[in-house]
Amino acid sequence: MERGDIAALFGLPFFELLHRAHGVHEASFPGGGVQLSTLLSVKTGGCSEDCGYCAQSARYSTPVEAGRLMDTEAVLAEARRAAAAGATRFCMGAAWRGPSDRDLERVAEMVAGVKALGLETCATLGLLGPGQAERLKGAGLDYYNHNLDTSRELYPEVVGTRAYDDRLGTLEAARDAGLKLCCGGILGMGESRDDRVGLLHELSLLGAPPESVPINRLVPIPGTPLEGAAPVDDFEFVRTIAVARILFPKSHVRLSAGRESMDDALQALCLYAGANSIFYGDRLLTTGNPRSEKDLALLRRLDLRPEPLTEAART
Ligand code: SAM
Ligand code: DTB
Ligand code: SF4
Repeated sequence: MERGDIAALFGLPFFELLHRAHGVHEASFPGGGVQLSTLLSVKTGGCSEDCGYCAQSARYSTPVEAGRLMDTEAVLAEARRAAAAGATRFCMGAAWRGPSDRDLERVAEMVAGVKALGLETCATLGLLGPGQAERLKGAGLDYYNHNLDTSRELYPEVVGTRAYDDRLGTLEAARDAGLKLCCGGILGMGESRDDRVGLLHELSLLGAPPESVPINRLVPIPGTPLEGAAPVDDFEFVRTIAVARILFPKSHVRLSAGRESMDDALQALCLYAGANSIFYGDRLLTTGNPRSEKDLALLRRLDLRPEPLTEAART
């Protein structure tokens, strides 16, 4: 779809857009499960990059302290907890520009251990060097998360230490290695609607669509350049989910970071508009997330059920 066509979807009357998106959603996902992914920061803070939204950049004075790469056993203990609580995917995040080959071996060990627990595996480690995607795939990695974050035009205003095309290079390497892609962006960074259109357009140019499309709402972090960014309008956020659902009918669209700043009604609207995955567990990487019991209760109140692993594994 051309950029103008995507802009036209955004411009539909709100309820017409929602109606269309929900129709696509129902056709692709009859039964309407919600996939549950649990995040763990396996290496926190002290990152060399300057991403203007991030708590983990060493360049900003934020509440986050830098840590070392976790031990595999400690990671597996968290993964067991996540599985017992009902998550079907476990995503390991590291605050790196990209992993060294030595660090990658440690992460590969974690991936193999998590996979052996019967969970889907996801990792987000930054830019990947030659052979690294293949190494992760060989260890049992299912998904690689690497977000484009925003439009190509706005990106340089948010991140200075790497280019949009660097991100696209890693996405291509992950795809070539046979990994599924988890790729989306952040809303509420002061972007225009045109930037949101641009983000979704770039995602649609990825060849095969990403199997997971996380739509994050900025969690403002004190000390970062974006701490005071104006929040994105609630209904504009819902529109973005709806357009993503129409553009990527078979993908899981994840209502990602930022749910603590949304009430139940807004989350319900996002789930109606086509979101069918959430981060599940009390923490994201460095910030909070709704408590698991509260999320399970919300799904129950909406007559939605957590998506079972077998179905999730087929994506
Ligand atoms: N260092 C790796 C990288 O940048 O690809 C992996 C971890 S990084 C924290 C993963 C993603 O989390 C970012 O690309 C961004 O989309 C999202 N993210 C980071 N901080 C956020 C925040 N404060 N609010 C919302 N999303 C955020
Ligand atoms: C994604 O799109 N969102 C997640 C995950 N992929 C790695 C990260 C959200 C981070 C929110 C801020 C924090 O906890 O530091
Ligand atoms: Fe580092 Fe990733 Fe945060 Fe950027 S988003 S500062 S690369 S951890």
